[in-house]
Amino acid sequence: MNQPREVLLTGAAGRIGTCLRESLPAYGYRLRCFDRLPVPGEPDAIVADLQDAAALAAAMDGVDAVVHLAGIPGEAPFGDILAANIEGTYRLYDAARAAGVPRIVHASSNHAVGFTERPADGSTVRVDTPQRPDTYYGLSKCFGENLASLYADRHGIETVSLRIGSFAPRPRSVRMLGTWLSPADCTRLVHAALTGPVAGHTVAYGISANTRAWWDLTSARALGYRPLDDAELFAADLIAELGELTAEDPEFRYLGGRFTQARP
Ligand code: 15L
Repeated sequence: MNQPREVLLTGAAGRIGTCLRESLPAYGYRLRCFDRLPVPGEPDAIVADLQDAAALAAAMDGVDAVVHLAGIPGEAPFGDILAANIEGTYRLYDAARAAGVPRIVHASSNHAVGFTERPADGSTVRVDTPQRPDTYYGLSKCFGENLASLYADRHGIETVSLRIGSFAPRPRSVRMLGTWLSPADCTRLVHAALTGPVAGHTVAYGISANTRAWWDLTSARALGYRPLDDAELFAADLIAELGELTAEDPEFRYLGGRFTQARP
């Protein structure tokens, strides 16, 4: 598709939002920022909740695409997840439908499949593995993916759901040697998701070109994503400091790592 110009960025004040605010304009995007909290350095940002229908409709006006990052980024009581992630994402999609926005890049998470056991042979997990949420948070990401599928089939909105691994400046754990997404690769991935060929709803994992990758990047590469970073650069130091993961460790057994043990 032609590169979108006007892009609504929800969750613009968050960690990934901050990275994208700094990096996406160089790719030619004009960002319209939306967040519940003031967005540092963005006096024109729309500071509102996703439940605010009027603010959301105004935010969508004239937009070519949405990058939807807003929401609670980890486990929380179900009521909070319901309001912020489930209902919030529904409201976002319905406002996009009403405004005729053709494409959404939806921040899903690896925790949509977090209770999947890691393959014993060390192979990567594909996007067509069944959803297996590890938390209410992961469940909300499954909802978002399924909502995107419905809005693609019913209304023709294209979505790329990015099952983001571990976004961080550098890997901080042995798990992250497989799950790391560097800031520069995150920008490359979102750019690919905004511009790459999509039929309806597509799911892609979001990690760097990690030698020890846990997830298969075929669908991300089909969008044009070419990751350049590799957590392996940090492997020797991290393993010397923390030791290898053992089979009993939840960080070893399940894709979602410690999230499988989280209780709100
Ligand atoms: C996520 O989805 C979280 O938002 C983030 O904080 C990390 O915990 C990440 O997953 C991860 O799995 O490392």
